[in-house]
Amino acid sequence: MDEPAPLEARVLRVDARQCEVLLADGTSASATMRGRLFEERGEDRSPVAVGDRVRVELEQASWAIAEVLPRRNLFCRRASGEDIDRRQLLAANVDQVIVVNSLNQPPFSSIAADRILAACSFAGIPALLVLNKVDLVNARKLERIMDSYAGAEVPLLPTSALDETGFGALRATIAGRDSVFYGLSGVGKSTLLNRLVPGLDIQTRGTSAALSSGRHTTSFSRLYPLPDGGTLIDTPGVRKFRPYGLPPAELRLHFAEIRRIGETCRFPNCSHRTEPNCMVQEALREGTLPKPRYRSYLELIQELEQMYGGTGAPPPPGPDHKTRR
Ligand SMILES: Nc1nc2c(ncn2[C@@H]2O[C@H](COP(=O)(O)OP(=O)(O)O)[C@@H](O)[C@H]2O)c(=O)[nH]1
Ligand SMILES: [Mg+2]
Ligand SMILES: [Zn+2]
Repeated sequence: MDEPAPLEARVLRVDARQCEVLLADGTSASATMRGRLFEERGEDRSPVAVGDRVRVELEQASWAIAEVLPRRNLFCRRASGEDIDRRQLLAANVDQVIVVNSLNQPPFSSIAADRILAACSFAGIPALLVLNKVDLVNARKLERIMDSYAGAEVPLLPTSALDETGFGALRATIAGRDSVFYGLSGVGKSTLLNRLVPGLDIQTRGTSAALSSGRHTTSFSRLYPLPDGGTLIDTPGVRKFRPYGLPPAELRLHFAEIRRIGETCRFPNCSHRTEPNCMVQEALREGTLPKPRYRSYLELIQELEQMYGGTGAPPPPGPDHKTRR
């Protein structure tokens, strides 16, 4: 019997066993994941990511994903709610991660943004920080937050999905590119996407009366092709983003201003905490290193050391012992 010709498709959405894929002719179809993919997934929760390019085969009038083609890059996080260290695939083959944070409602959270920004840097994916709901804060508040990112080497983009402030820049940055919108729940990701792409009609908290409970509306990630080229991926928010696989001793390289200042520390592997002649500590005292960024660094390095083992100091005792590798 003749094998059907293999075809390439792009993954739009991933469920437990099924995916929605975009076929070469521009139509979408559901496709099952072959069992072999699950056998080869290792520590990944699912073998397929939104944005993956896959080889599909038609069998008995339905599509199956036979193979995930090599990825250009992978945006991922540590899967939550599990003792073992599992990787959760968030998006593959993207040009940029658009980290969305709101300036108010919910209040701006540096640590929420910094966790994602560090993971993007580690994954080698360009990131930018959208400061949404600019209509809800005064100019001084906005300036203070923007100042704290002055050395972070991350483009900042204040926006309002309400009155389209910043939309010229936002449209320019997504045009022709593959982007993923990522951030806490309620910051306005879906509202931004709906405004950017007319006719998209993603459900948002604003459009759903049943959501007064505070539950987020987007419960799955989905890729949307843009009419003029490029794609956008909408994602559900997470409460706490934890980077996957980032060695604690490497974290200082993923906070650009800490990396630069740290180049003149006495010890080349300085963790910028209690070491003598630490230039990062000094910059903090002098006020040239913004406190929120340093606080994010501290919280993350402690968490990563608990997960992946310390940088030399004895690990703190506690229930996390079991999960250390
Ligand atoms: N004032 C204001 N509200 C916004 C803005 N963007 C989104 N919202 C509101 O914030 C809530 C959450 O938006 P949603 O898009 O569901 O957030 P998501 O969870 O990040 O997708 C909704 O009630 C939106 O109407 C904005 O720029 N300004
Ligand atoms: Mg949403
Ligand atoms: Zn140092």
